[in-house]
Amino acid sequence: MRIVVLTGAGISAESGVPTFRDADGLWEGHRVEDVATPQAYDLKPTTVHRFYDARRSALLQVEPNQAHHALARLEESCGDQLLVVTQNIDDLHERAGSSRVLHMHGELNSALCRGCRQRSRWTSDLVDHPPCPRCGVSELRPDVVWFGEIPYEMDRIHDALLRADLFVSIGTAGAVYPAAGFVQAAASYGARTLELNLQPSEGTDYFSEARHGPAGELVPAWVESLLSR
Ligand code: BV8
Repeated sequence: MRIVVLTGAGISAESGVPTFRDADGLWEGHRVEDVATPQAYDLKPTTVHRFYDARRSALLQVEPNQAHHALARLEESCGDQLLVVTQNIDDLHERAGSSRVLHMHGELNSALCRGCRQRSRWTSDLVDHPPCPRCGVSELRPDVVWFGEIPYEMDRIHDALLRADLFVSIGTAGAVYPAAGFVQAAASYGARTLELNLQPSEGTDYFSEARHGPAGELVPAWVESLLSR
């Protein structure tokens, strides 16, 4: 069975990574459009760097939770039949042992050079404009996809949705596109669709089945039921 799993901020909530909802739409006191758009970066690069530097260093204080570990177990038995597409820019899926993970909105532990357009693994601050490790120019920006920018890996994602037998959405409110449209695409290609979320998402009616509760409980139970079958 070919499975595509989409994850959002809700899967990392029990690890202590703040979601966008529970910060009443504010990211640590910043309005989204003030920190997550190319325009914001052009206007106030230091504010934007401080915002992402803080989230990057905060990663060192958190650990993957039961939901991340359950998906890593599922990958052990499904191998390349499973693909995790995440909207999250944290590294908790990989730290739990998942390797088949696509970060469609980028990663905190990566920097993008506006000079040579190349991406480099990066785990420290960017606010002091360090030189690009590849071209030496000091044009490094957070390697995250901001509003108005095209997400990464859209071709691979669409190919996986086209071939999926099962599409599962975990911990996302279904408010940000194109990710919020994946359930309809998967369903239109014939896949069964399952929502695992604390509460009904904005797209809950598009799913053939929905279970509501904490991911740390729902995801291990779902994986065990799949593996036992
Ligand atoms: C684009 C990186 C063109 C940065 C992010 C169509 C209609 C309307 C608008 C648009 C549209 N198409 C495009 C747009 C514009 C825009 C958009 O969607 N705007 C929204 C606000 C209306 N989209 C874009 O600009 C995108 N680019 O469209 O380019 C294009 C597209 C395709 C092909 C070619 C060209 C780019 C969007 C990416 C922006 N960058 N992140 C960063 O992280 O700093 S988005 C960011 O916000 C996240 O990555 C994520 O995607 C989103 C947050 O959503 P969630 O992850 O769902 O988190 P949230 O807090 O909202 O909800 C948490 C959920 O978990 C809740 O439901 C809660 O109940 C649940 N939960 C909480 N705790 C738990 C839990 N569940 C289980 N267990 C728990 N313990």
